[in-house]
Amino acid sequence: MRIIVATNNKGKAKEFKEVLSDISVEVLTLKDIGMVSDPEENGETFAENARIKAMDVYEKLKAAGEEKDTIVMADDSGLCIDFLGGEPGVKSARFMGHSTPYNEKNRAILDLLKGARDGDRGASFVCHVCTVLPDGRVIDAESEMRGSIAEEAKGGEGFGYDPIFYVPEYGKTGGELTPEEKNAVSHRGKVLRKVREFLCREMNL
Ligand code: ITT
Repeated sequence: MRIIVATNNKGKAKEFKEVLSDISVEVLTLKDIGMVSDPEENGETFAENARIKAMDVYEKLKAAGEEKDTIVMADDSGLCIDFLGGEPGVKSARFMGHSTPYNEKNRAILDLLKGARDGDRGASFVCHVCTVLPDGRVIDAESEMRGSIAEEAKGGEGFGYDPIFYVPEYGKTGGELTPEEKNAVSHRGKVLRKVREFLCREMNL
């Protein structure tokens, strides 16, 4: 059995490998297997977009007769900011354009929240993981990490919006956390542990 993580995001791929490191199954990314998959994410929810990404890879494997002994997992995630009515949410990767560097995106968000006081800076990272089993069955799971938007960007760890997301458990931003600290409380860490538990029970991994 192998797990293929349907992502082109290096930061996500690293966290999948870390959190799933203790199961006896190889965890591979699209890059590892030389597959290109970048379907249009035109869903309105994290769940819909995660399914679009997972099914694109599953269908490609199936067309090649390679879906056996393979579990496909895709992650759709994003930052939902209370003060912005939940934005950028499902559009987090596309906010200000896909290729705009994150230091610019983070600065723009800090500017948008300039008038927001402490109690108005609440935010959540949400992660939906869609898992497709070799027989085509689909399992959905979602978790979130609650925190707030920091006053300034800090730290060079993690990726994306981590430097502006204040994690109350540690009193630091996501950008200041070690990978172990982040995975212990993060949206992705939590949802992957749920899926891991399911796979160990149902698939005897
Ligand atoms: P794939 O679709 O190939 O997986 P992507 O980066 O386009 O990669 P999404 O569409 O799910 O992924 O966009 C999620 C965005 O939300 C991501 O690009 C980050 O900017 C942000 N994000 C999600 N999880 C995050 C985390 O743990 N830390 C920081 N930013 C995160």
